[in-house]
Amino acid sequence: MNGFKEKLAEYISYTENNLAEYNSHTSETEPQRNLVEAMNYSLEAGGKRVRPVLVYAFCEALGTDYRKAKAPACAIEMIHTFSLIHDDLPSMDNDDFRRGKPSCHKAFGEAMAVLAGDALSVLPFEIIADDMELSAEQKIRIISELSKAVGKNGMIGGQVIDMENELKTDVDESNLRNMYRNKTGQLIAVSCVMGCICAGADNKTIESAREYGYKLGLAFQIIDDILDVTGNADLLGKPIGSDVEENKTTFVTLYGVEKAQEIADRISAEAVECLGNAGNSSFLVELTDMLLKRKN
Ligand code: GRG
Repeated sequence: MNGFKEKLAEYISYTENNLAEYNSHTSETEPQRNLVEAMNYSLEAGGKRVRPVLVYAFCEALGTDYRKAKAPACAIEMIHTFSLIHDDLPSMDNDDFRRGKPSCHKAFGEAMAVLAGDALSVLPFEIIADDMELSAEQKIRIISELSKAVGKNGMIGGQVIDMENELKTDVDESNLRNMYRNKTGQLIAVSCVMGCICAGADNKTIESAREYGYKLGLAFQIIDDILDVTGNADLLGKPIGSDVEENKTTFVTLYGVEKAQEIADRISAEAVECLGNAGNSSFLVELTDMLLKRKN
C-alpha cells in the first residue's frame, strides 16, 4: 500500500498525463493551433489538482480502480481551469498572474482567453460522453451532476452572487456561506459525487460524499480567505490582499483570522465525519487535513 504522499503524486501525475492527451493537437497544421496552446498553457500551469484527486480518491476508497474515473477527473480540472481563466479577465477580477505565471489573457490576449475558457467548458462533456470505461448510465448521471454543478445554480451562479455582493455593504455570514457553497463548494462536491458514481456507489454513499464535499469546499474557501491576508505571494503564485482591495466581505473581514481558522477547523472535522460511508477513507482523511494546513 502506497503512503499518502506517494498516492497523491500518483493521482496528480495520472491527471496531468491525461489532460495533455485529451487536449493534444489534432495535426501540425490545424488552424486553431493557438486555441489549443492557450488551453494547454492554463491546463499545464500546475495547481494542486484537488478536484481530480477527490474523484480518484472516492472511486478508489469504494474499491474500484481509480483509472476508471479518468474522464470525469480530467473534466473537472478543465472546468476549474476555465473558471480561473474567465475569473482573471479584465471584466472580472482583472488579475495578471495565476499559478505563478501571467494569466491566460496576458499571454494570449483577451479574446483568445475567452475562447480558451469557452472551449474548456465544453471539452469536459465531450470526453465524458466519448469515454470507453464508464457505462451509458454512469455517463448520463455524471453529465447531469456536472452540468448542474457548473451552471446557473452552481459555480457560475455563485460567481454572480459574489459580483453582486461587491456592491453591498451588508453581506452577512449566511449570504457568504451560500455564495461559497455555489462558487467553490459545488465543483468540490461534484468531484466526490462523480468518484462515487464511477465506483457504482449507492445513493446513501453518494449523498454522504456530497455533504463531505460541501463542507470541504467551505473550509477550503475560508482558508483561501485567510491566505489572502496571511499568505505568501510566491507560494500562492498570485498577489495577496486582493479581497481587501476589492472591498470583499470574507470570513476574515467578518471574524478576523483566528476565529476564521477556528471555523475552518470545525467544518473540516465535520467533513471527516461524513466519510463514514466512503469505504477505506484514510487517504481522504489525510487529504482533508493537508488542505486545512495548506500554504497555497
Ligand atoms: C468566471 C465562470 C466563472 C466562474 C468563476 C470558481 C470561480 C468562479 C472563480 C475562480 C476564482 C476563485 C478564487 C474561486 C474560488 C475557489 C478557489 C479557491 C479557487 C482556487 O482553487 P485552487 O486553490 O487553485 O484549487 P489551483 O491553482 O490550486 O488549481
